[in-house]
Amino acid sequence: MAVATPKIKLYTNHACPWAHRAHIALAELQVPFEEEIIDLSVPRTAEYLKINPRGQVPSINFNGEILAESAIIANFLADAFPSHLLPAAGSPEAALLRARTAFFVDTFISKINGNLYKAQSAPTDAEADEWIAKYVDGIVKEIEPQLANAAPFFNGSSKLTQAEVLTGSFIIRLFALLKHGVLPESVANDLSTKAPNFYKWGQAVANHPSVSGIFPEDRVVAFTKNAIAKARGN
Ligand SMILES: N[C@@H](CCC(=O)N[C@@H](CS)C(=O)NCC(=O)O)C(=O)O
Repeated sequence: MAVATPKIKLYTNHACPWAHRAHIALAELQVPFEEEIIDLSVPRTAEYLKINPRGQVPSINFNGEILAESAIIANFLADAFPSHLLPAAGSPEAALLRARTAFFVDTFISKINGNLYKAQSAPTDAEADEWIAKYVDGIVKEIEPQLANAAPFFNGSSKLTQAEVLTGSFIIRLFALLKHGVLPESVANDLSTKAPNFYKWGQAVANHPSVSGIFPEDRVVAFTKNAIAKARGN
């Protein structure tokens, strides 16, 4: 029996890196979906709070079933539509790659990425530099070795994988901030010399259409500049 095309509605905001994860997964899986943009600058409507009581994006309605939390949504999509993103569970080999992918994502998201956001909200340039140094150090020590066999994507893959689905929104932001001079040029120099695997991988990720597709670069850069100026009391 042919599997009916699921009805999917994504509640999102294109400026949100967490919601961006669901867009990357859906683009890569080429699954049709409808989207509703949630305005995060105003209180959430009672209607949206019924869908996601946390009031956050993303949320997804999949054939009438609601899911929230970006990693849960992206992993659900990868499992619901077996593809090049992630091997289906069921063998030790698949389990190992799934574990390595999860470890890569956990390293980047829970140990490293936050330092860049702390740099943006630091009250002084000196403090920001310390957070940026921690970010670069984490990439060099922990991410660089995990990308030794990237080709150009995680674990020798020529196509995006779940590792990129779950980190790509942050990687494209890093490269946009470097490109627009929001982060010092020394960061690009440090990353490209001390973490060449990461730098090459990051450029491939940021340039991939499934990652760059909905990314509102100018809006994110302007928002970030504004947030930094505010944090420094300017
Ligand atoms: N842990 C959540 C974080 C989502 C999140 O922080 N979304 C932000 C926008 S980037 C949001 O909806 N903020 C509105 C709010 O918290 O009221 C996930 O991974 O989905």
